[in-house]
Amino acid sequence: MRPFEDSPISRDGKVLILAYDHGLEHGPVDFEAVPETKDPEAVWDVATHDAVSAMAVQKGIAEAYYPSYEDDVNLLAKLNGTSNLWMGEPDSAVNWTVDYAAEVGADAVGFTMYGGSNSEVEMAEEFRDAQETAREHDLPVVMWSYPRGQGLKNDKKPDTIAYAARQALELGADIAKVKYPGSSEDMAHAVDMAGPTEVVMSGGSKTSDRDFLETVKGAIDAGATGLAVGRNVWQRENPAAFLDGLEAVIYEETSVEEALSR
Ligand code: FBP
Repeated sequence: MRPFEDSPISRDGKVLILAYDHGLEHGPVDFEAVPETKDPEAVWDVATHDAVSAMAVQKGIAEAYYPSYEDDVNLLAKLNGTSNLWMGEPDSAVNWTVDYAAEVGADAVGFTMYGGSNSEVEMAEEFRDAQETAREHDLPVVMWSYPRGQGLKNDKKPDTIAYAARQALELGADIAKVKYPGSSEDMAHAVDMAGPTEVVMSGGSKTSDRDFLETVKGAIDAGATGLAVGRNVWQRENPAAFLDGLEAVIYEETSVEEALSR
């Protein structure tokens, strides 16, 4: 098994995953703020920035666009995903196999796990198949570890996020993508619970430049390996300029002030 640090999605042991599966997960509403983002090419172009170490997309977007970007962007194949039209208990259909993702050229795979959902057992079994096949292909596995379901109303409580990070370790993920629990201290607890599994912060809905950089800084100071972000990058008028700032905070561990001046 190749360690994450030796994989193409690692830049000096850190990672910035640009997520662009929102057309499926949330629907066209996420493209309204910056209408050009409905065109996948506009966001693939954003992903060519040096700060982006992988782009996370669903199968259809990978098949249609990755061949034109394979020299400039690392592909993270998001294996499962569900539309916002689904009104049932949190669950996520597996839309492509790891074997097929590898054939398309994936450098890593991603999988959503809704711990606490009534679908948790079947999702964990699907994750087992994906994780073991990813090992055969030497592909790092990123778990979108999102506790969610009937009994979980606030999926950002510090204990819940620490459990999400631990669940990713227990099930064999290389990277746990978790929501920010609200403070650097609570993020450090999650990082601690994840042991050797790397932890990355999930972006969330768009906030101000300063607020977002401060949150990312809090995560990095807590020992997080980086960020997986969508809207907070491509819903900005100038995503490349904002990526300059994220590059400073994540890879150079600068202050937020320094990053804002880039
Ligand atoms: P954002 O940074 O825009 O939140 O994207 C990260 C992500 O995990 C996407 O991959 C996914 O589409 C979305 O968030 C799912 O968010 P949620 O399930 O919380 O609505």
